[in-house]
Amino acid sequence: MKSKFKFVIGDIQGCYGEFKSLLKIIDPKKENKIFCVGDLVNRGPESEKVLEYVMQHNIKSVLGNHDLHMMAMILGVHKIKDKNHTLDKVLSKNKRIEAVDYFIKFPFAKELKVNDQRSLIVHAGVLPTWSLQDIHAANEELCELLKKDPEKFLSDMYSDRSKAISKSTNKRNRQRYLVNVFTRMRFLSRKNKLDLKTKTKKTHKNKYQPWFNYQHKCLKDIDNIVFGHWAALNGVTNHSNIKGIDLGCVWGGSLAAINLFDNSVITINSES
Ligand SMILES: [Mn+2]
Repeated sequence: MKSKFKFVIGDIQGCYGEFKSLLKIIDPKKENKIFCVGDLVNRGPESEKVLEYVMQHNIKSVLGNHDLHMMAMILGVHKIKDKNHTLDKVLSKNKRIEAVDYFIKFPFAKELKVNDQRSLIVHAGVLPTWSLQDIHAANEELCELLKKDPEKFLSDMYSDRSKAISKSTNKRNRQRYLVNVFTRMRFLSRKNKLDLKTKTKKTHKNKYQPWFNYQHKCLKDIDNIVFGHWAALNGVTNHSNIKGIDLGCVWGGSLAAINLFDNSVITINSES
């Protein structure tokens, strides 16, 4: 079956002007259906406009940490401490609950097939020890819990979330660890322990490597992993089948879209 998806767009983070400029080039109304890598909102100037546009045009995405953050703020989950958010206009919007209803249907991982090429889209990453089946199972587990009780899911997630850095048999910690892997991971130890503090390109901590530097089991079954979240990389992973497309638009870099047919990348420079 021919997939209609052709482009995957990097972290928009409320950069509406750049997003519209990018859409003008790739034209989603024709054959070129788009999918997003998450973090559609926050930190940038016009999250409310991005939100409105994606809802009107039925644009889908995987969930990023800032998308979850927005939902938690709309639902009034009180454990969040974030003075730097730029979501005031989203929070005062009449349609904010509709935004939660819309975002809540987004998965944490999504497989897209274009011609014979299979790509896995995630916001931050996946564990190297995961098979494709494990990834789908973890995704389904989280999606079900989020839909069942979003307030509980999000308030569990924001309580002591920095402690959920390794595998756990405790159900709540397990859930938080999986969310951290899909939406916040950068550096990982050989034993799948997360370092959520380091956001730079490199780490001095010997035990840790970028998550994509390990051998990934799922790459036996799929051709590519496409992810965002890590602006400091500027897209460089040095692995041809693991593609970072967060080029830091919100930090003055650019907004990227990868063409899944030929792996070419289109970029729009930041307006700020
Ligand atoms: Mn992110």
